[in-house]
Amino acid sequence: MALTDFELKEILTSFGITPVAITPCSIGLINATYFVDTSDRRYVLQRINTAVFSDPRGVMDNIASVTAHLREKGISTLTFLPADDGNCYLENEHGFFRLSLCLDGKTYNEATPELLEKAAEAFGEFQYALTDFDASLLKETIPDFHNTPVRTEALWEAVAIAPNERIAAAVDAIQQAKQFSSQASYIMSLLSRGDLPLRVVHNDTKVNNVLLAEDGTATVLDLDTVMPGSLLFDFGDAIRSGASTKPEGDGDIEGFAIDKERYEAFLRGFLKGIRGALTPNEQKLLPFGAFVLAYELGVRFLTDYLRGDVYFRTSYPEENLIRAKGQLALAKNIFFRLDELSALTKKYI
Ligand code: GN1
Ligand code: MG
Repeated sequence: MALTDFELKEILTSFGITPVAITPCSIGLINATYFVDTSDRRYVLQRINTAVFSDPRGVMDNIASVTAHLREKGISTLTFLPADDGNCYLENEHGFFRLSLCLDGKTYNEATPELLEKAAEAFGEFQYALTDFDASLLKETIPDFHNTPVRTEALWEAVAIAPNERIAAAVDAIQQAKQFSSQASYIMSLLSRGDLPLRVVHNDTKVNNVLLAEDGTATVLDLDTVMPGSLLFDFGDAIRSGASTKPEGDGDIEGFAIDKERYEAFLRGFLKGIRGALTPNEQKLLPFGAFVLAYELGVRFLTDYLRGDVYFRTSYPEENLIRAKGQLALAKNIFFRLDELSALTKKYI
């Protein structure tokens, strides 16, 4: 439910803030976000979606320890402000809220290769800075977040109980999800065998989650899903979102493919930021990670469509199905170009 200006002002008062303007921001599919202007600076107020993040305090604890670690290393990061009880969040009858400083800079849904390379360096640096962070300190706030076989299983369960009209509309997409399900579980099997290292990962490396400032500072945003996982999740998610010829949700399904120039740009930046801290398996599987993450998100959008759009925010009835088809088409494109993308990757390693 949307909040009234009066309710928003009351929340901001608890954070010691007197707004002169409050502007809703439509970016992000999960939380509700507002830009808040006071007479001297801008803040970001968010209401956490507690249906998705059932342990919002755990989310904020993870964020507090990761941002402290980054700040200690001189890396630009988010700053959350205390409410009047001293906690960096506020819980009331309207939900769970947090307020952060709005930093200077811009985010891009479709970045040029140059900007993408800068964003990639920030994600690489983020990974590198957390190599000495004890992953056991983090809570798994969304269990199995990038566990692809678990996501696929949830799709088959949704297929079993979905209404006929939705099944009929999604029949091709379901078929495509079936076609690639066993290949897409490969990363999880390597992780569980210990053949890939478990690291602290961001888990939502959409390119618009990096803020680029004019002075060259790049800040990794949206730390809600920072949890243990594989580095391939971060690389893969960034490629599927930042190096695609079509943006997420575009209706031109046939047009979805990997853009080689943008792939290379991201790879260059990421490798620079992570300074060689990759294992041989991680190096080898970078393009495969992009296939898996595009596939997995396609499966998640499709599952949500079949369940009646209960998870991702939508603005029209078929949106999750269109999103799913685009991501599954992208996964297919990457899968059949793995040799080409691997050869391209080797040039930089
Ligand atoms: C969600 O809301 P946002 O944009 O931060 C989702 C990601 C998806 C993304 C797709 C917690 O992220 O996993 O990749 O949408 N976050 C969660 O746009 O599920
Ligand atoms: Mg996110």
